[in-house]
Amino acid sequence: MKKVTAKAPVNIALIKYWGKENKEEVRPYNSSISITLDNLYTITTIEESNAGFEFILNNHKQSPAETNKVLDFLTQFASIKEISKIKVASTNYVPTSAGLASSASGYSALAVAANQFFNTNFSFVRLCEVTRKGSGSACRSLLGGFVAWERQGQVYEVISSRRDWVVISVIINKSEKKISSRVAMERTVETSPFFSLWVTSANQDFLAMKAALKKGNIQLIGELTEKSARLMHSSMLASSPPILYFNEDSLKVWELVESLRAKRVYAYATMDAGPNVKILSIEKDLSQVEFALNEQGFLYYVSRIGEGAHILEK
Ligand code: 2P0
Repeated sequence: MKKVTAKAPVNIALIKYWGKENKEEVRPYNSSISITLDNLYTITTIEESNAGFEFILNNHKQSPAETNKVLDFLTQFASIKEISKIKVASTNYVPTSAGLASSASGYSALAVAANQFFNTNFSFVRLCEVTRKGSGSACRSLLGGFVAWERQGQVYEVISSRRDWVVISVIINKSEKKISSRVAMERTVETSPFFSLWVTSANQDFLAMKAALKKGNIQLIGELTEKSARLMHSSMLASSPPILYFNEDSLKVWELVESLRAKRVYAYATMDAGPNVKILSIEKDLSQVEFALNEQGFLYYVSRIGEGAHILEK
């Protein structure tokens, strides 16, 4: 029986993607840059099956709605007839119930596996186009290191003169179900009076970040990272009704990061569509960041720079 397994990493945006100019093609209003993580990832297997199409996530058979979403995505690679003869099994390797599971690693692994399984042999440009239809940020998980996704579509690695980065994901568990990033993005585009300011600023900061990464200007890299998260969340908060992903603990971590910087520790905060805060730091300052987090009883996960999506077995 034919079987293909692919692995794809989680990525954390330093310059955030927020807002689709074209929803159908998932073309963003602004360019973004992420860092690929080495130890948070998804592994996806596609194999022949006689049971009809099935989608299994973390060992659980998914609902018809989730299954159809994946099936729909796969029609970019093969006919419904071909898809009905396979089974997709995906596992997210992230700390259990940490709220770090990522659609980016998921769709990136699925796209790479499908490209191999169905022998579509898409060019990298085409693979990016189809991957981002699953989830915009998934196209950045196709590559390793620092990855740029330009608003015109190009996806490429930005070579940084430094490699000693660490990303500390602080696990802030949430009980309430929050609004999905897809819906939150749409609401921000449609109702936030700050949205046009966000777009202008993000596109400028994208260029500044690329230059800072190349030069290894770590202070500027940190400042731009925090600024992007602050501006993205401000534009969400100004939406109607407002979108707020911060909770009390997120703010505590944000303050902790500020107090670390006052002690000359390299630490900058960023946050996505949930309350977990990710801290960008460097290897030599990691122990001080960990000490401060331990002191306040926060759980966290330490990652370094990782490689992009690839085939594990075929
Ligand atoms: C990012 N986020 O750049 C931003 C920052 C969350 C906050 O991309 O609608 O799953 O599928 O294109 O990529 C999360 O949203 O959204 C995201 P869709 P996606 O990482």
